[in-house]
Amino acid sequence: MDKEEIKEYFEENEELQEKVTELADMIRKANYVVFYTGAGISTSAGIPDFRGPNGVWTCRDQGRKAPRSKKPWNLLEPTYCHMGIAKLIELGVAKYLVSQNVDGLHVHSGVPLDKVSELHGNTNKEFCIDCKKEYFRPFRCRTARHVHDHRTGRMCEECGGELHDSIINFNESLNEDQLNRAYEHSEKCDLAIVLGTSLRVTPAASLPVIPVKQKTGKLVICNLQKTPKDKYASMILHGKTDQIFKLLMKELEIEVKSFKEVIMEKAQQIENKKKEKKTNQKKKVTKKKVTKKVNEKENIEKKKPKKSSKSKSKKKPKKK
Ligand code: CNA
Repeated sequence: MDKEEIKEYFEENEELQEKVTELADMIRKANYVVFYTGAGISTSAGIPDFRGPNGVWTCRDQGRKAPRSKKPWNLLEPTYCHMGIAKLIELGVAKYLVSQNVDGLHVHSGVPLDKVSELHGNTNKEFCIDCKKEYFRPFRCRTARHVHDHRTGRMCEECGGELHDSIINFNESLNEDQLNRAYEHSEKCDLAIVLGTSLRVTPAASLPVIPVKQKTGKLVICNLQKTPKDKYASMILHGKTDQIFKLLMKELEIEVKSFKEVIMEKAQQIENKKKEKKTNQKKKVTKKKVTKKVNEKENIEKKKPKKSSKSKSKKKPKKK
């Protein structure tokens, strides 16, 4: 990329706010919103992108030391933008998400697996090459050193087949199911919202343009750099994805919880359920004891000989 292509643009707050207000309006009017994300939405989580001014490839091309992730990948957390997308999908405001990212943060943020196509794989996912069973791990699955070697060294628990990481490197075929679903939803989409991608990798970059080419929808691009697909966009927002999403969720009046808050809430829910179970068990035991006592009492009562009516009517012998 040349100097001009590498350059990032930052709009003034006022201008960005105006555009976000318009974007919120477009979202309210749309029937089928689909998000398309790339490395830019994860830079604030601490993962460098490739083509930004300080991206891995830009630095390498300029003879500078390539940046590294700020934290080990298993400690990275979804950003505000990730959490916002998850919320909009949960509420049905957005129908689907197509991501080029491999960091797994969309799945961490709570987006259900049937609502996302991770076109280039997920670092936490490995799969069996025989029965295709997928495994999500709390660590990076890729261990192979050669580009096209994907063996992780683990075996399938179901059929004993070899497990491979799910990362798609350049010149490798994309997962058919993930790609087909991405096409299917892009064809239904009437508002494609791009977030943090330079839109230079195909076929991923061609998907958000489908609604425009079909004349069935619009494209909005939120990215710091200009992209080769800008000419198809109805609106372009040059701002950071977290900033745009904070303004957007305010406009839509939707509360977004941070990843930590969601995790803590879930922990609390589990704790509450445990307590509820214990109390219910205690209640059951006491109820059993009470019923047992009642039964015992009833049995005793039953065993006591009842005064028969005969005996009642029996006349006492008269003293004669
Ligand atoms: P890219 O080509 O590096 O582009 C990223 C774009 O995001 C650039 O245009 C930046 O200007 C822009 N950007 C950076 N930060 C922000 C921000 N906060 N807000 C808005 N825009 C921002 O990356 P692409 O995703 O377009 O390219 C696809 C490649 C990159 C895929 O194959 C990925 O696997 C690969 N990649 C993924 C990750 C990840 O999973 N987090 C990280 C780095 C590269």
